[in-house]
Amino acid sequence: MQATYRPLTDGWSLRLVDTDVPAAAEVVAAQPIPATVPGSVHTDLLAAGLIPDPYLDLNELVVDWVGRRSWAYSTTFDWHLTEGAVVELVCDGLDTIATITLNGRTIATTANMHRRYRFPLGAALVEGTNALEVTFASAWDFAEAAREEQGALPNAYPAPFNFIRKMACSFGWDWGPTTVTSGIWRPIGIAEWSGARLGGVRPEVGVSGDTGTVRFGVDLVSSPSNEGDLTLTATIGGQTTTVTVDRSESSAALEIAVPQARLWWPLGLGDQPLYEAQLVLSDGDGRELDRWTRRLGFRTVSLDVAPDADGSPFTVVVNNVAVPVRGANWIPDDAFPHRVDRARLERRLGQAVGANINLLRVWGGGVYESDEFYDVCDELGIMVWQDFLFACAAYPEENPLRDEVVAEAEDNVERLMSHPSLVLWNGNNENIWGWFDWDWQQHLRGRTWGLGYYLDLLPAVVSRIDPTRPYWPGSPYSGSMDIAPNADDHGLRHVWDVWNEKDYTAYRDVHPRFVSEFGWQGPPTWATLTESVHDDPLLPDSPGVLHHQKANDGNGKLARGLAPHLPEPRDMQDWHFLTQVNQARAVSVGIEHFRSERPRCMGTIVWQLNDCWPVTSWAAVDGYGRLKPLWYALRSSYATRLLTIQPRGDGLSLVAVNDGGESWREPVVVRRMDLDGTVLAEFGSRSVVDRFGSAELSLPADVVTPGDPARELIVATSTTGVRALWFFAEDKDLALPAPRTEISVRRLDDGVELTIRAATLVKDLCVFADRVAPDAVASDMLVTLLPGETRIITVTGVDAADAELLTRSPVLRSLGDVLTAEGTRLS
Ligand code: BMA
Repeated sequence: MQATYRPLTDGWSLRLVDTDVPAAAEVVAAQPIPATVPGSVHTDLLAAGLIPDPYLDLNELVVDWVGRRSWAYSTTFDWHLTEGAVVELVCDGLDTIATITLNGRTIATTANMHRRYRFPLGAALVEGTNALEVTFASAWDFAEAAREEQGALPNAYPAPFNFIRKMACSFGWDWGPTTVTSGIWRPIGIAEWSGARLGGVRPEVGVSGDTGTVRFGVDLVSSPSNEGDLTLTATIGGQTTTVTVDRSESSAALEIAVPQARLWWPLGLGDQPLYEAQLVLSDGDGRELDRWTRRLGFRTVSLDVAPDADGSPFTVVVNNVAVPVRGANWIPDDAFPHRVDRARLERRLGQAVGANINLLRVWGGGVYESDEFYDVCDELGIMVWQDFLFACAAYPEENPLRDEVVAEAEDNVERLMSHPSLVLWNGNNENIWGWFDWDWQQHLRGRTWGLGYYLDLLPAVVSRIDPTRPYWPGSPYSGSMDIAPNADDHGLRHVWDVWNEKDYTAYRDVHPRFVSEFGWQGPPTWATLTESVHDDPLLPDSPGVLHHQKANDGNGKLARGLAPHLPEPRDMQDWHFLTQVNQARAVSVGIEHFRSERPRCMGTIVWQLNDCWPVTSWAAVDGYGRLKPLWYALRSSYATRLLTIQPRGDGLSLVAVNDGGESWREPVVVRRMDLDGTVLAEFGSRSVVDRFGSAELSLPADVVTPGDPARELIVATSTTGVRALWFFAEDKDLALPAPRTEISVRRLDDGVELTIRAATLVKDLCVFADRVAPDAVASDMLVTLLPGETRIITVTGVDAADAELLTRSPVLRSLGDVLTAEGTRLS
C-alpha cells in the first residue's frame, strides 16, 4: 500500500472545559463553538463574536482570562480499516499542553508547541465514525506551576515562558501583546501505510567543483507486515540513484551527483535555481510505498570567525564569497502565527527585498519558521538565520525541559535542512549577555541557565543531523566565554544602550565586527494607529496609544531621542511625523556608519522588520503590513551602492560602499552649498570601489568647513545619481525656508503620479498616502530636494478624485513645515 495522508480540517468545534468561571458564561452558552484548524482558541472565539479583537484599544486586557482556561477541540471522521495497515495521527503543531483522545482513549500527551508528532492510533481506531478530541490545559498555569516547583530563574520579563516550550513572546514582549493561547496551530491529519514508510530524510547538499552533491540520510520505519527488501530511489537534476535496503535496516544513505549544477546565490549576487529532489521508497516488487519531495539549492555556506589582527570577525561566506549582510530581525508576523499564510509571507518577504535586505534573522523568542516562509526565502534569495528558541531568560537544563529541547532541536534541524536559504543556526537571543551583564549570576546560585544547551547540546544536534550548516552559540556572543558578549572586536554584538540611554549619533562610537541587533522606535502608520486605537482625543499618551507602546519608558525615549535633532512637536500630527522621521534617521545613521566600516564590520541586522500587531515599535513594516518611513530609509541605507558622508577625526570623509558583485567606478562631485543652492566649494573625484568593498575619501577643508552651519549643506553626487547629504546643523537649528513646491498630478490606472518641483530646499518630504486610502502606498519617502529639483512620486491604491489630498498636510509633509510657520521657526 502506498502511504497516504488525509488532512483533518473539517468539522472541528471548540469547548471550554472548566466552565465554572463567571467571565466565560457567554462562551459556555454558545458551545459548541465552530473551530478552525489550524487555528487557536482566541481566533475561534473572535470569529464566533465571543471576544473583542485583542488588537484593538485595551481589549488585550479584556481577553486575558482566555489563556487561564482549559479548552477542547473535537471532530469526528470516518475511517475504513484495512488489514495490515498502520494508521498514525500526524500533528505538525500543538500549542501546547495537549491530551489527545480517540473514541475516549488517550493516545498521547504533549507539552511542546515547537515539535511535530506522529502517534499510532492502533486499537483506538474503529471502523466507521471516530471521535477525536484534543484538550489543552492552560499554558499559563502549567508554566507557573513548573516555575513554582523548580524555583524561578532570571528572566527579563515577569512571565514564566522559560519553563515551557511555547512561543515566548506570546506571554507579552516589549513590542507584543500577551496572547497566551492554545490550539492546533499547524496542520493535523491521518497517515496510513503498510510494509514500510520513510521516516526522517536529511539531504546534505554540497558543491564540489561544478558538481552538486546530495547525500540523503534516510530513516525507515517498517511494520511487522514488511517481508521483502526495500529499494530507495533518489532523483534530482536528471540524475537517479537506487539502493537496496535489507528489511531489517532502519536507516540508509544514498549519494547523488549533479554535474554542471547551477549555484544558488543570495539575493543580488546571482540566481536562485531550485532543483526538485525526489526520494521514492518501494517494496521488493517495485511497488511504491512512500515518497518525499523537496526543492534543493546547490551552494556552500560557512562562517569565517578566524582571529585576525583586530580580534575575530563574523563573516557569512556563501559559495566562497564573503557576503556583506544587510539584515533585519524577523518576529512572528502575527501574535497568532497560524494566520500567516503564504500570500502574507510573499508580501512581507517582498517588502524585505524591496528594502534591500538580504538576510532575515528569525529571532529566538518566536517560532521555528514555517516551511512556506523558507520556501519563499529560497525563491527570493533571502538568507535566513534561525535562532533556537531561547530568549532573554535563563532556562533550566534539567528534565522535563531538556528532553523537549533535544526533541525539538532534532526535529527542526531536520525539517529545515533542505532549504538553501537557511545559512545559520544560532543558539539563543541575549542569554549569554544576560549571564554576563544582567545580574543573573548572583540569583542563579550555581543552577543551570542554558549554557550547556548553547555550547554543547545544540551544536552537537546540528553537526549530527545537518553537518553542512554553521552554528553559533548566541546573539550576541564573542566566540568565547572569556570575552564579554558585546565586545566590539569579537563576533556578534547587540547595540541597545544607544536607544535606551543615548543619542543616535552614539552609534558612531561603536566599532563592531557584526551587529545583529540595534534599532529605534517609531509609531505605526496613521492608518494602522487609527484603525486600532480609538482614543478621543488621540494623543501620544492617551490610554490606547500608551497601551500599544510596550517598551519600558518607550515614549520618554522617543521624546529624548527627538529633542537634540528636531523641534518639539506642536500636536499629535507633528509627534507622529517627527518620531517616525527620527526613527528612520537613527537607523540610517547606524547602518551607514557600520557599513562604512567594512570590511571590519561585515553585517548589520536591524531590529526589526515586522510587527505582530498594531504597536509603536522598532519595526519598519507595521502590524497591519504598512510601510513606515523607516522602510524607505532602509531601502536607501541598504542600497547595493551607497555613498555616505561620515565624520572622521575633525573632518569628514565620503565613503562609497559596494555590495554588488562588480566593481564600481564613476566620477563623484562633492559640493558645499547654501540652502538656496548656491555652490560655495566644489571637489571632484572618482569613486573606485572593488566588489564587496568600500573606499574612503577624505574631503578637502573648503568643502567641510561651513561659513554658516545653519544655512549650508554638503551634497555628493555620482554620475549615475547616487547621492549623499550632510547638514552641518541639526534640523531644529537649521534656517530651513518654508517649503515651496509645485505639484502636478497625473492619473494612473491604479493611482496617481505626483510631479513635485521644489522652489526651495525641501527636506525629508513624505507622502503619507495611507491617510487618504488605508492601503495606498507611495513610491518614495524622506525625499530631500534641492531648490529647482523635481521628483516624481507615484501613489498606488488611491482614487484620482482624492489626489488633491495628497498634495497637502497632513498627507504631504516635509520638515520645513514643522520648523517654520509663515517663515518663523517655532523652536
Ligand atoms: C532585544 C531583542 C528583543 C527586544 C528588543 C528591543 O532585547 O532581542 O528581546 O524586543 O531588544 O528591546
